[in-house]
Amino acid sequence: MIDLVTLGESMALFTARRTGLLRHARDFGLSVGGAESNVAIGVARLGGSSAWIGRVGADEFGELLRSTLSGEGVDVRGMRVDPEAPTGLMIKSRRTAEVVDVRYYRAASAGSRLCPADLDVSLIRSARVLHITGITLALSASAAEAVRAAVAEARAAGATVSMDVNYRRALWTPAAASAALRETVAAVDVLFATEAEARLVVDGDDPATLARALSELGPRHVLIKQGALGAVELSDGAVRRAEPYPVTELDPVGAGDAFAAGWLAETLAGADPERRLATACAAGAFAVTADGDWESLPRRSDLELLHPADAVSR
Ligand code: KDG
Repeated sequence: MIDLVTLGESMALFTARRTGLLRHARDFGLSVGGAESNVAIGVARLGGSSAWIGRVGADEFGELLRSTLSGEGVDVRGMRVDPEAPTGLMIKSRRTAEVVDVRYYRAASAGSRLCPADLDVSLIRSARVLHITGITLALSASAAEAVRAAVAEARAAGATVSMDVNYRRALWTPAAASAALRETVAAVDVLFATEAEARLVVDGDDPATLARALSELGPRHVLIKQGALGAVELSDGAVRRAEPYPVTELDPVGAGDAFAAGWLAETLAGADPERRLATACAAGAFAVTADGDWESLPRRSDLELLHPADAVSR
């Protein structure tokens, strides 16, 4: 049995070291990024077992993904190598100190060619949680099919299915996202969304109303992420509000994945609702404190470093 299995596209991530126009960047840091693999790393750092399923190219960036994920304790037996397409790329830069810009070079990448035949079905059937995101639904028809097939396997095996909407404007239109998300949301138990993402699927003026409307479509747990304002959770009919952990933000990318990882890791560990929401917020806070999409995700021992006055209020 494995705690969490996830599938999606992960990419090599180049980060410009200098603020300003990308053409003047000169120096780049090289790492990896991918919403689902970020969650897998986050769960592993908090003591859970996790596995990532996806396609990479037969290239150095595919090897970078393999070594980075396995180095973080993520099981990569479900990683497929595509000899005919490259690993996708992501470039992160700052136009100003405050404005982070993310560009993708992933059209026709190995990751976007994910298909149902790539799925390690026995791995999915052995998972306690299957975690998916809306990004994979947007990559290609075959990747969306792979998500649906994985969800069907997980449900048949009695696993919890978790989803982060993770709307990416560069990948699809709000109208296309809205239809596909509505269908998938109905098949999941846990849903993570920002307020704007929630409005792609339902109407509502405030986080609690949005959470209720989403929950009516199927999910038992709905988490509305509000960034620096905290989060709202609707679980089994009860609404909880979490205050944010005050930190200095250096790089906002990956905060949502960290939040999902924190919440899922605590749920897998059997924590109570207050604890899982507090850890989700703390993990999201840690994620923004340093450059990188996942590098500053917390280990268990880090969690006690942040102390909000009142992490959860009702
Ligand atoms: O949430 C962070 C992710 O967005 C990033 O690591 C890369 O998966 C990614 C994407 O599609 O943006």
